[in-house]
Amino acid sequence: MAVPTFVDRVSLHVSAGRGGNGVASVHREKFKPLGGPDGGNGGPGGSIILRVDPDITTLIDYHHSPKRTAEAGGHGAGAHRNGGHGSDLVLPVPDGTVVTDAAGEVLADLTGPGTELVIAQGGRGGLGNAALASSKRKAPGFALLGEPGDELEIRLELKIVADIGLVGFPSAGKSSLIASISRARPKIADYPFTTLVPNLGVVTAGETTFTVADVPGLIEGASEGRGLGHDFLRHIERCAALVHVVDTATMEPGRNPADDLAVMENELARYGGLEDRPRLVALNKVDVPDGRDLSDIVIEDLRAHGLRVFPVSAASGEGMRELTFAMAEIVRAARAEREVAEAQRIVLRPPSADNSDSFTVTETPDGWRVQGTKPERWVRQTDFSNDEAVGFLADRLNRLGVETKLLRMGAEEGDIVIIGHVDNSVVFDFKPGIDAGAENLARRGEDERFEEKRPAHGRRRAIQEAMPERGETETRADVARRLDKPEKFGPKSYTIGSRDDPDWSESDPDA
Ligand SMILES: Nc1nc2c(ncn2[C@@H]2O[C@H](COP(=O)(O)OP(=O)(O)OP(=O)(O)O)[C@@H](O)[C@H]2O)c(=O)[nH]1
Ligand SMILES: [Mg+2]
Repeated sequence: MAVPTFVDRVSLHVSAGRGGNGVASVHREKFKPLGGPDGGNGGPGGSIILRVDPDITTLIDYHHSPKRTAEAGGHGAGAHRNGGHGSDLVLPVPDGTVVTDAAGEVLADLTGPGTELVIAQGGRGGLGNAALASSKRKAPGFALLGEPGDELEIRLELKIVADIGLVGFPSAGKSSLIASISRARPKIADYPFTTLVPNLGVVTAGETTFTVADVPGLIEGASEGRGLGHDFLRHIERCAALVHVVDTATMEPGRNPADDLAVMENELARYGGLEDRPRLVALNKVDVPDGRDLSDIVIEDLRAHGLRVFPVSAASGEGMRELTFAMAEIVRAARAEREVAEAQRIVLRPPSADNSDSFTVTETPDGWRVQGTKPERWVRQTDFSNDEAVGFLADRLNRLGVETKLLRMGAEEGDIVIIGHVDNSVVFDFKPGIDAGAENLARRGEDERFEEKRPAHGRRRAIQEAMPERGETETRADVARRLDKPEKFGPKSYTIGSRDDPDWSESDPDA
């Protein structure tokens, strides 16, 4: 089996690096056992970037290894050490690579050397407890987790970018022509469909240098899939001009230059979108005496139809100078027209960098579903084995207005609340206004050892905070008893909707 050397369509799975976790650590020194939180932040994960590289002409590398992963960020460490950045992974792609998502939606059309697309953004690093500390929360006993990087399935499809595209019947001499005017060395043979993949050649005529694409031969009915079909015509979609290569020496019955040309034009019209491209006609193989005769017969007629026609021989080189200078002229005209639109270096980013406060709540048979950039991100950052971290999440969600919105929509205590998309979500019990029992005694993030003495108003405040909404029956004494015996209130569960605590806002990375 032949090993392919040219691949123009691939599926690729890209996973950007995970962000490193923040760390919860307390500074320790002789005679100063509690020197304050000093846990560093996790580093961001590496992103995956597609970059147009003029030296790459095929997507074959991605055909061989269709999964690419960028480096994760380093975890934070004690003594305020932050984790390192994960390195970005740059994937070189040929000029003219069209990027689509799994659903076929075009994400970007990468043309021009250096053009970049950040296709998968690395995950954010989690904050360490040093960064989460505030004047009120002197020693947070938790840190945030790093977030996973973007992970997605994409398709890459190459549409070669060349100045000139050669079209013609199989064996008309397209590959011979490109070999005669450039350094390209495609396979040449006297059987049809010798060329199975496009070849690119670089041609210099006078001051102008341009690229020429030799694509597989077309036959009548290509639009219905005959021969190699239309598949390769997309490689000339981006060409500024087309050159018809016509065989003047063919012995095939029913073929002659004028009819061949008409058949090609018909197939191009069926493919569509190429009507506006200027065309030249190369009557090839005039080194063959019959070819020369036929060329002489048809040339005036074709010119009378307004076509620019060049009798040439790829074998002897005759007529190549005139043909390449005519090509250069069209290329220059096309470039002059395009000049203004020429992009320098575009960096495209997917919309995942969204940082909006908006979120939605929908009632579903499974429970209340909360979706939004921030709530979902915050859930990913939460270490659910750490109560303080869970409480911090509850505070953030509450401050965003998630609890209020749930209440307004009719959510009741004990309802199921799901945060995130269907395939990636976390389930909570809804407990509006009141936190999981024990956390009301010592407020989250406070370490009593830091306080001189807990003043009486601290307890009053705790009771005040735990009081039910107006209209409910629990009295102040009930609340006080409840606070003293938290275990009566059942096993701890993750709750959302704890009372708003403005103290966190100082240290909230998203506030
Ligand atoms: N005498 C003569 N033969 C030529 C000339 N150009 C090409 N040929 C011959 O024609 C045959 C086909 O040439 P190719 O260059 O492979 O034709 P192609 O258009 O690339 O064909 P496909 O790749 O199959 O579409 C080969 O045997 C060439 O040697 C020419 O100018 N004169
Ligand atoms: Mg060929």
